[in-house]
Amino acid sequence: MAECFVEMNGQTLSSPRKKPRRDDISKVTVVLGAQWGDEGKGKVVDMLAIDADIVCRCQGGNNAGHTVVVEDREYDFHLLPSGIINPKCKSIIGNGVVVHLPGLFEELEKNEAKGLTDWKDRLLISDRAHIVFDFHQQVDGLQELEKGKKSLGTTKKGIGPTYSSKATRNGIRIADLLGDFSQFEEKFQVLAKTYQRMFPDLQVDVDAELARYKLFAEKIRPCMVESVSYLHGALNKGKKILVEGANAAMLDIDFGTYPYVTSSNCSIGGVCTGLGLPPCKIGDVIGVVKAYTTRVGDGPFPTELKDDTGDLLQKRGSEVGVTTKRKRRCGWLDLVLLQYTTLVNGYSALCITKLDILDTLPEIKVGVAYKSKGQKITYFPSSSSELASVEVEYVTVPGWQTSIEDVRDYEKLPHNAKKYIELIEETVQVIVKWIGVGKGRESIINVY
Ligand code: 2SA
Ligand code: GDP
Ligand code: MG
Repeated sequence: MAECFVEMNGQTLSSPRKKPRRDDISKVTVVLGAQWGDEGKGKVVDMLAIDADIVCRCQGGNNAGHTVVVEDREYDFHLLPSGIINPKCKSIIGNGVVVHLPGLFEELEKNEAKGLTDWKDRLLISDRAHIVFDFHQQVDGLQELEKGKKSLGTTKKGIGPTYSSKATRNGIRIADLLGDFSQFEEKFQVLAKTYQRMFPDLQVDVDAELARYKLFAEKIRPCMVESVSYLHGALNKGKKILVEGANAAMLDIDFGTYPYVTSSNCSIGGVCTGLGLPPCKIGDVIGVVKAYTTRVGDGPFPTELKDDTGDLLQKRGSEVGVTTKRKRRCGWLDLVLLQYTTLVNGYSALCITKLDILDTLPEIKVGVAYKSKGQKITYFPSSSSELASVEVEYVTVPGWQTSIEDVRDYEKLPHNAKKYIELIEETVQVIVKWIGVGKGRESIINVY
């Protein structure tokens, strides 16, 4: 075996027969959105980052918006892993992420003003990550315009066009920017021309962009890392790695409500491809589930409430997009959807967030089955039109009509709130390990 491999992983090699068994090796903990996003992943990652050495993003870009509330400060992260505020943690932007450098530096500056310090010592960016250029963002907007009424409701952050460039193998990676600049220039010109041919109205000031990127290159050079050897080396040394999924299973390009999805794998597969981790290194998979359902952007949403209760959830839950400030659509908890994403992601535990938002409701409905063309179905519809036409069967449970914001002990939750949690556990067959009862870092019940 090549010697550099031995050094890269920080291990002295002996016979593979003496290696630890697969179940004894260090594993990463993964936090994934179990619905259509905005479940409160940022808060969960912030909580788990206390015990982590490294927090990684593996997919998506600055379309994501993750909120962390610490005392009176509210941080919103888009490209940065939410663990960046933990001074003991390294933060890695993995190879599967698409990076808009102007957005990244804006985000860093904004968070520096809120008290984020020393990020330069802690932020690492994979040299394999693809770059989102401003023209990708313009193209995102133009494609949405072209679709007219059939638009997807994207965040217009250039996510789709950048992953398209990656898939057509015209994409430009961080390593290209930090390598021979003349080759970067050439690739940039080819890519810009390709899009200008497709969109004649597209304005790209190539010279100005190249000059700008020359400066960005020097700014990010100290952060660049070959993240595969870095992460495996860290795992071999027993470091604790946490992965923060962005967006969510129902927005996954393969398993979500296609085409009303984002352009990456936001379910468990994206952790392997977006960081170079094999499945045997995946440990706990924590599914973050909002106590009701929200969706921002277009597409089918079977349990959506277009009535006063929907408005109440939107207002009480402050359901507004962190990136685009769009109002989020709201509806009842959908356990059919949750059973489906449990199949895809294999959660080892759930965190139910925003249970406090249901405090005032006398009755709560929960979707427990779908009927398509009058027949109960045992699969989750792949087609958007079938999903849009399903009839949802609900169970109605009594609410608790008291504030649970100050509860920190599961046993002290009102009886009906505990029943609500048990209904989720029993239907999905996954334990609920944490329950969110407020925005703040401290507002969480540790059930086990
Ligand atoms: P895109 O921009 O190509 O990824 O959009 C495709 C679909 O994915 C949805 N999407 C999201 N859904 C929920 N939350 C997201 N992050 C922001 C937030 C959203 C915001 O935290 O609130 O501010 O609007 C997110 N990012 C992408 C998007 O709405 C499209 O339906
Ligand atoms: P993410 O994209 O999954 O990280 O979630 P967002 O940050 O987009 O949206 C979740 C919102 O809910 C944020 O405003 C959080 O501060 C807030 N939040 C998270 N958990 C709780 C909770 O348990 N209760 C309440 N009331 N708010 C919460
Ligand atoms: Mg969000």
